[in-house]
Amino acid sequence: MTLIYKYSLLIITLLTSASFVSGQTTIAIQDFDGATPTMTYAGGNAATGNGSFPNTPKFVSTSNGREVNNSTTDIVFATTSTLLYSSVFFEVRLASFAETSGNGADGGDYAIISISIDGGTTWSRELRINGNNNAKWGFSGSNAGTGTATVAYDGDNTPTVFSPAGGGYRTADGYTFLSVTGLPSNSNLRVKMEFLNNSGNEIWVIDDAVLKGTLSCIPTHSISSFNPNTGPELTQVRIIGTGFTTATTAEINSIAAAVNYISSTELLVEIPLGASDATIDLIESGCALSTGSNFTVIDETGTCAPLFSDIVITEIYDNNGGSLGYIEVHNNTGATVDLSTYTIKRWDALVGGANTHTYSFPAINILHGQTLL
Ligand SMILES: [Ca+2]
Ligand SMILES: [Ca+2]
Ligand SMILES: [Ca+2]
Ligand SMILES: [Ca+2]
Repeated sequence: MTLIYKYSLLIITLLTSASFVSGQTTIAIQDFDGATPTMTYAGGNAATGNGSFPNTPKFVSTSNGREVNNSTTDIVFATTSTLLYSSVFFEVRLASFAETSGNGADGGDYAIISISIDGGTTWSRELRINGNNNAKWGFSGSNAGTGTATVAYDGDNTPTVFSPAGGGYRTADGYTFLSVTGLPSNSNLRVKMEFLNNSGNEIWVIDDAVLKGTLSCIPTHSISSFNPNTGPELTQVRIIGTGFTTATTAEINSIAAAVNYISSTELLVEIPLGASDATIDLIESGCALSTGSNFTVIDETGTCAPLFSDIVITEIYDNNGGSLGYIEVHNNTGATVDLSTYTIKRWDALVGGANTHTYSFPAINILHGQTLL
């Protein structure tokens, strides 16, 4: 009896911890009703109340969805880091409403889910729902769609296509549960939905867009700030945070960056050759965290400013009292210049004064690109 009781406890404990470990976490959500953590978005129009055909709510959660009517429109969600997660997926609900009983989405009308792993610079279309002969379905009620359209992310920009088999009200092939699974653990993951319909009586509606994943590690470090946030390759970036160790490694866009450990709260990270604009990721015990915003890499390739017609004084120091002074000159003329042909004269008054001192530069050649003190 006692033994069975102990085993029961053990099994309950195992089940509890297993469900915790494999539990899916909402990484970011947009339900158009304020749920958090928020995945902000742009595009589309508010969808609320009931549609006409079917005459059921144009939302799943609370009181709002988002709609596209008679247009080609993108609804683009904010870049989200999924670095701390594995088994990442995006899901969203979709419905096709009509303003007249005979309308609905046709073969040329579509809703597409695209994925970016570089914050929206490039996109891959993954999942596409087409209409068919005025197909329509709601989120709830007797004309609700029940179809599931799931694809595994492959990044090849060729979407897997789902279409209802016919027109009018659809149920089993009214594709309303959309998901893209197998999304990468990435600091710049972004989702976009592209829509097209071409009649004022055709309405695509979405609700409850959410990125979920399994928390793969719990970081022991944190990042509070970094500076500078822009510069060329090999720029030293000072990162402030907590929990840094001599074993902390860094990457920018998956390219390893050299780390100079200063203290548990300060690191210097060198932007590597070949880096492009991205967050700086710090990895501690296999657990990666990224800076809250991108480091912008300044391109130093190509020709820069035109050549100057003469040398320039770039800095000057004259001690207040005594004879100490420094003059810094820079040559960007494209040719070697003999400094002995230059003098600096000092007058005792700006207008009508006497020339009290003349400084002649020594006979030194200053090369193109050289700065001399
Ligand atoms: Ca909602
Ligand atoms: Ca139509
Ligand atoms: Ca149409
Ligand atoms: Ca594909």
